[in-house]
Amino acid sequence: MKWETAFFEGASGTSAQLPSCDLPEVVFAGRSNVGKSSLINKLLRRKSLARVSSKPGKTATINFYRLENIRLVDLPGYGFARVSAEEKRRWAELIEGYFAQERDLRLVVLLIDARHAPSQDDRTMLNFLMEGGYPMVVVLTKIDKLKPTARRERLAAFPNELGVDAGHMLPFSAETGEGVEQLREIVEGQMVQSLPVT
Ligand SMILES: Nc1nc2c(ncn2[C@@H]2O[C@H](COP(=O)(O)OP(=O)(O)O)[C@@H](O)[C@H]2O)c(=O)[nH]1
Ligand SMILES: [Mg+2]
Repeated sequence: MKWETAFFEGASGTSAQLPSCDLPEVVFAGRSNVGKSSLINKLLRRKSLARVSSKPGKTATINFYRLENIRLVDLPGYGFARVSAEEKRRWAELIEGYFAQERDLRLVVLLIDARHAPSQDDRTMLNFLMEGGYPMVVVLTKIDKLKPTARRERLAAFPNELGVDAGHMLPFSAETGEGVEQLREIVEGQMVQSLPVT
């Protein structure tokens, strides 16, 4: 896959504005500040296609990135405490509206900060995805920030905390590049798998 050909396709603030379901899609979800924009840039070998912010909670739209035959879907981050009830409703309408459509959803990448036990919002998102039966991988971000002992402890704890098989988790660092190539392979695998048989 030609990752570096990606370009920003557009942003949707309401579910009525979503692009038509004309391409296979890979979705990225996680709480704000988890490292989603950094991961997308790393994946696409770009410095700043997706905007990286030290202040959480700014992206309130679904952002779309296009490669030749695939669309990357950057969901707005959740779990940002200082947003109004109105903003939360809008977030829910947007996300639920997206998942309610019949889209060609090949993979959901759920990002969780490797340093901490999953938050209630992480669990809610995970349960929503598991109940929907979406193909999913949990990416454990900012793994570079953990020393070896803490890293071992967190990686051992996550499968129980999340109820997800360790084989569906990937330690990741946008800083060191750990996990980037594996994630590319996972995405590519999901694309090949569902190609029509001729
Ligand atoms: N050390 C480290 N910092 C990271 C990593 N990924 C993101 N960050 C930092 O975390 C902050 C939030 O990143 P961003 O990609 O904007 O998160 P988003 O809100 O989920 O899109 C920024 O200051 C990033 O530089 C990582 O893998 N390692
Ligand atoms: Mg972001």
